[in-house]
Amino acid sequence: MKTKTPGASIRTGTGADDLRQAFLDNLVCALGRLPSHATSHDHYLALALTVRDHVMERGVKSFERGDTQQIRRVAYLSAEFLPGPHLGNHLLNLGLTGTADKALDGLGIDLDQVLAQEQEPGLGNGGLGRLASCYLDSLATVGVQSVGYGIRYEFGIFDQTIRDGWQVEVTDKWLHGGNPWEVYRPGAVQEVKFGGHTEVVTDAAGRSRVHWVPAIVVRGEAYDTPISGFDSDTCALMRLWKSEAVESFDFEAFNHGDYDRAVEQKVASENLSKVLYPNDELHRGKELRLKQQYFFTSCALQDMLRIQSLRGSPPDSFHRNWAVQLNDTHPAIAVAELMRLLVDVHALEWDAAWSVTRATLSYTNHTLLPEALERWPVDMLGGLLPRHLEIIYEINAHFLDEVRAAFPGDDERLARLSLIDESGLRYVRMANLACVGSQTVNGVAELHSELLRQTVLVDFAALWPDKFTNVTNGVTPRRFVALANPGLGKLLTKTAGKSWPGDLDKLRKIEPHTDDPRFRSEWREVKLSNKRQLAALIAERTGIEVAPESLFDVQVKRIHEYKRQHLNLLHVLTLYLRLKRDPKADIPARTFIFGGKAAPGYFLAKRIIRLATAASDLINNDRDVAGRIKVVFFPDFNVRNAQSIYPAADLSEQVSLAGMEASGTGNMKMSLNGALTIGTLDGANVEIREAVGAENFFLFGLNAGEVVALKRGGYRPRDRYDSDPLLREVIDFIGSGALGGDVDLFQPLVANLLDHDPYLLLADYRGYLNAQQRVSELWMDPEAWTRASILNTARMGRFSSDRSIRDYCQRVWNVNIKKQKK
Ligand code: 4GP
Repeated sequence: MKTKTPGASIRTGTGADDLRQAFLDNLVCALGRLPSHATSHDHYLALALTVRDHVMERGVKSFERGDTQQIRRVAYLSAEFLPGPHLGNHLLNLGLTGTADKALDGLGIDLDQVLAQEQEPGLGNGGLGRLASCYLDSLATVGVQSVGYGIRYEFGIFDQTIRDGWQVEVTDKWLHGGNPWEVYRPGAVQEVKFGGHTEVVTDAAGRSRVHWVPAIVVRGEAYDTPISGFDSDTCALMRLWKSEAVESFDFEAFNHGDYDRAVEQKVASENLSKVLYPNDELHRGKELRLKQQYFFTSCALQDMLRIQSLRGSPPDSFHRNWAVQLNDTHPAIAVAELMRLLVDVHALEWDAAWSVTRATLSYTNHTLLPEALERWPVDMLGGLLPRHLEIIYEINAHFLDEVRAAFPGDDERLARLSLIDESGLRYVRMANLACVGSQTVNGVAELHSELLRQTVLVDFAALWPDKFTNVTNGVTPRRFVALANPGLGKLLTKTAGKSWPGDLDKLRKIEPHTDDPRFRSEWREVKLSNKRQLAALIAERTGIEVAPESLFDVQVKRIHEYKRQHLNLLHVLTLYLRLKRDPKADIPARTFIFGGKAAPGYFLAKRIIRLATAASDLINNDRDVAGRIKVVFFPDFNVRNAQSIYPAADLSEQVSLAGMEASGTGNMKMSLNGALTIGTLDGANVEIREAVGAENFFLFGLNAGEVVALKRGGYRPRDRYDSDPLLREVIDFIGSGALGGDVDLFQPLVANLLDHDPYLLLADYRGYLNAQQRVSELWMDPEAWTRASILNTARMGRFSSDRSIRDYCQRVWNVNIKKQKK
């Protein structure tokens, strides 16, 4: 019998007829549905399976290549991933969108309706998780062999609905409709231990070894989701771990009638990968979270060792096979776990294992917020991971010797650098552990990396200045321009050629067209059409009618005080009061669009949402204002909704207090889609402004140094309130009950601003108003605005995540990029 060579399969033919046949086969053979009875969701599943075949085929071949060429692979360890819907993105990357459209059209099926069926995996909270997914996209695109390791949460980030103006959290059920993208890997099961104690034993060679006798063992099951690259034959893999009980249940207890105890352990084991923790204060110190972190980190490292042994490589060359990136401190226990695996399981000597560990791991910090710096009580960590605590103590002993040698007699420095915080209750400091065990430490924008060196990691920077570097974040132009904004994509292709999605510097080519009135008018047409689509979506989701011709002023991101959505609202309400006072005021029509989730336990963030919805109710229904300004809170900001919002933004609000936002990535996505930014000198805003030109960016506010100085000098927000009549008016208005609801509704916000104002809204209020005035003026000159909009897009090439990945390859991973062309 003759079989086809892999890759020439009838399942992966690229013509419309091939795709249609494969789709029908999947409908009938894989899903058991008659085409005449199939629902749109069945169509989605069948098309997803069809497309998955194409991606898998590439994935298998690229992994095979990696094995034969013994290429150093990148493992990106991340507790969060936010990939967004897969189907449309794969079609784009594979160049199959038009073909799929045609194939389905022949069956009377609408591709857009099929795409709308997909539930996105919300396996992250925000920027950190989305960045991880942009990086997998770029790793595949630039041709780096990689695996993103994480957790297959059964319930991801909650869905947000708005009821009576308040955020209501609804359980995310992304797996309920089935997940056609993942493949279960029975061969990659790992066991993960918890609790118990350690013993010293003598091994076969007569050497003393530590043996960990656990109280509980949990099974980690691997589920693979292939991630395609744009016009690339390399595939990344997202390998997510699901926890299961080792035994189905305790039969002895079951047989004795103790049913509860019989299933207890099964339930406890499965709980590990049940739910994503929201990034709020409440999760701190939660034992289950530490268990999750250790669970996926251990599965990942054991899996890497397994793969490397399949390659025939010994454990002491682990670092030559793998570059492991720690996405924040969530997987920082990897430092101790890799040591345990190398020393206890693979019998390496301590020093050799330490060299391997340090040559393998690198650490990226994503936030300077002190509350996000993870520390675990020593007792908790020792109870769950007794062997790791011993290892951490030993690493610490060696490390503190090194510090003593470098800074003799400096006990305070020693206490600050120690892996153990002994200032009160004892804690293990995960950022310190990550710094000590890593080859490279980086921040995510130039300013952030600089502040890391000057503040939270200052002692490490003094000890090892060469360890520190910066890699400015980036975003994938495939999902966030080509897929999200096809109108713009077409215009860019017409003007700059078709290679821009894989080579974003090519966008520079549109710059000479800035002064061409026809090009400008096409540019405006694209934006207007995106705004019409968003307006329709807003009407559908919120019932609010907005004018597509008005300025779309957008702030979408997690709701957090430091991001200062309430500063934006102070401006909105100031404008409103001005219009009430002076109905003839020359204020161009604006639509303020807010979106974002607040952590369920974050009281003030939820009040900020309530303030936005109250402003929306009041302003949108006030006849005096008659639609000159409108306010929308767009519910359930997620990747899919983001793809509708970014392309329609005229103005991108990036107004965090300087020194607080590590980078921001929404700022990049909007500017790339031709929005102008109003922002502070914070995070990547600094570099965006440099790139697009200061004249095409609305800057305001204190810089990071001024923030420190102001706080140090004893900042008194009430003085600002007393001395600024406009500010007083707007704050009094918020506190007056005029926004509806109970009079005290916004008292906590008002009191916070007047008495503490930790994020200096009142200090930046005037500067912000002035910058907003400049926005309005420029908007009234459509030609000048369009020019600035075009220049934003044209000059954003360096913010492609492909560039970030190249930087990581060069500065951090020491991996060569050899893109294999298809
Ligand atoms: C975020 C940062 O807040 C944001 O500035 C940055 O762009 C993003 O990481 C990616 O680097 N941090 C988180 C987090 O999402 O959970 O710490």
